[in-house]
Amino acid sequence: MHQNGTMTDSGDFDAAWLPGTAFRAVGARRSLVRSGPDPLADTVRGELADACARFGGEVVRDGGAAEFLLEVTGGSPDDESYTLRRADGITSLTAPSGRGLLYGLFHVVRLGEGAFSGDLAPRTHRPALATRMLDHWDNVAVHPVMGQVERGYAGGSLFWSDGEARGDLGRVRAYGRLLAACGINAVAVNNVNVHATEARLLTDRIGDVAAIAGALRPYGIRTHLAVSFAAPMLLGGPDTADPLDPAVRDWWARATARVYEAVPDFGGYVVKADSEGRPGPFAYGRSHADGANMLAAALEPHGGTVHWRAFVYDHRQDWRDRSTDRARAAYDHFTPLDGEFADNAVLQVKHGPMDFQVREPVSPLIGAMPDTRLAVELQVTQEYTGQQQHVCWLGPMWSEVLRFRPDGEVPVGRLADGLVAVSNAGDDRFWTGHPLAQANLYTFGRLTWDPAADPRAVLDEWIALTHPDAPDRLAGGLHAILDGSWRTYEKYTAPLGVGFMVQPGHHYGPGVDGYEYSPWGTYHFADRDGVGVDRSVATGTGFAGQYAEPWAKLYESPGTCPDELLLFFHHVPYGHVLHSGKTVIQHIYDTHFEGVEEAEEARRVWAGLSDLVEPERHARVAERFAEQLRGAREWRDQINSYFLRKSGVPDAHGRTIH
Ligand code: GCV
Repeated sequence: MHQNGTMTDSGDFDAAWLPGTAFRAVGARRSLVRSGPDPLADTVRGELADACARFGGEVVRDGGAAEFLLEVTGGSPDDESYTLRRADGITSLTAPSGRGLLYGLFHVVRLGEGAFSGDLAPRTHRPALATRMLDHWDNVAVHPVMGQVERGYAGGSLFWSDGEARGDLGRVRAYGRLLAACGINAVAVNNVNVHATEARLLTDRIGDVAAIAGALRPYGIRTHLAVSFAAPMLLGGPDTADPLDPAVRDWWARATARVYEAVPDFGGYVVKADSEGRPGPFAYGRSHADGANMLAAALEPHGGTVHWRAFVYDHRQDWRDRSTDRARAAYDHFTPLDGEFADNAVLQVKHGPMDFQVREPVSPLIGAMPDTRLAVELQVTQEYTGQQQHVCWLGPMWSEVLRFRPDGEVPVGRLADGLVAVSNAGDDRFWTGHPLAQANLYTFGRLTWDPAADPRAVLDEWIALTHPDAPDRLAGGLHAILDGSWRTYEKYTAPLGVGFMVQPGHHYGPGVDGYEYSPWGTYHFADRDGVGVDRSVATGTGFAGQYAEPWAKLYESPGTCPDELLLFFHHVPYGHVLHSGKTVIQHIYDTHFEGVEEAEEARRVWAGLSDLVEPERHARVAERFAEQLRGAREWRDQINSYFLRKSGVPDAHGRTIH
């Protein structure tokens, strides 16, 4: 054990936010668990027994005296709430289900000694959102272009390797445990781009899925599967996937019944249809409600849900055509269908209208379909935010999304039924490639439980759990590195909400014109006079008009549009003066110099923590900082020189622009 208690507990992989020492307080007590037969209560007993073996406490039998009393009171097995109180020297945790008891145990772990001193007035905790899911874009077979994990930056898949299910379910179980400790209750185990091998998970390879589900189940996590809309055609069924064809519906009903024979608590399907070349209902002249409802009907008798993605847009656009706007697409396709989706169909909407850029407005589709169940999709894997080479803690960005009030009143976090994110975890020793990217996974989980939580307080929790006994200097240093890291990343990459400017294909590193002129609909339209996309109603694509008030009006005019989104909504001259008082061009230069300086400072702070972090973790982060600095300077130089050349306007401070 390292002096700070951060040493990994297993030889194989990092303990992340559950090092043994995090259980010191519960492990030092006499505990009693009262419950009828309940596998999750058994998980709780097991956790306590392990902690007691380490710290000298005891799990006593009924009748024995205990300081920590845990009880399943009975009720719905799906009720995830728990109540914690402390009086007369006894800490008691009650929950209607074993599931709630498990979440309560992790709450007590977070409180540490605080759960065993003084009195605690009874308080019931329950998750704000019913579905708290991670999607894995993991391929079973290595894809020739996308590899084992599409947009994966943490090694291989936790579930699959080279065409096979991984034998090591211990690691999957440990993953489930980490996820339960931050509130996640669902995992989709394969890529939404369902290729041929992955399609078979639904049928003859369902045993592989069942094995994974078995490893996740003890931690209250239901397993979901991404399926191809064309599955009947790919898997020996009818020669059509028409969702209104009775033979197709029958095929899905029977396939789904077999899934439930193998995985009785199966969560349901995730579907990417008519999106980036995937098959979908459009081929048959059917609507997305027809498509989703067919799968919903197959799942309904078994209690399953279909998560139907709204990421539907024309990926064969012509740059010259200024009327087609990818940002408009999801709203245009889906709002006419409001009220048509089945009760067990959930529309899964990316948080922004484009694609997980470092800065986007909240998607106008969120809140625009009051009669349709909604899941908001975030991206924990850092496809566009530094690919786990750069430090970029996304808590503040997600919190802004969740606190946004589409109608000026109800925040996104309360409109949604579920929160979903693309996972950033893989078979890397530190789970997430960059050890500090663990904070993103933890923060996402905690925000699914409470979307109104202060992300900085969540970061405090993560720091305290990951580094129990950490001196203030370590906590302060981690805050200094992480708190502002999203804004730092934004500063040295694409400016003012314009997005993309990445290298095509892998999306890492600067490529200002990388996607300009491409068919993907991701343009910045920079020329010698100005930059940005006119999405106003008056003169542009009309996208701004998809918002309810007060946003439609705010975004419509460059005079009221927030600076950070200006180039998302407007094409302006380089001399346009921002609310900050700077011109757009000077803002570009200044932020790119500042971003690099901030990254340099973060690296210095990390170097100064070497005596407080175990060597392997410290070295891994230090390596990543070297790459981040190289990358940040490259971004700065490419963006600044591009705009210097285009605009001809020199830097007001006379700095050298490479
Ligand atoms: C899984 C982006 C990513 C793709 C991803 C897609 C999606 O376009 O680059 O890798 O595909 O989003 O969300 O479906």
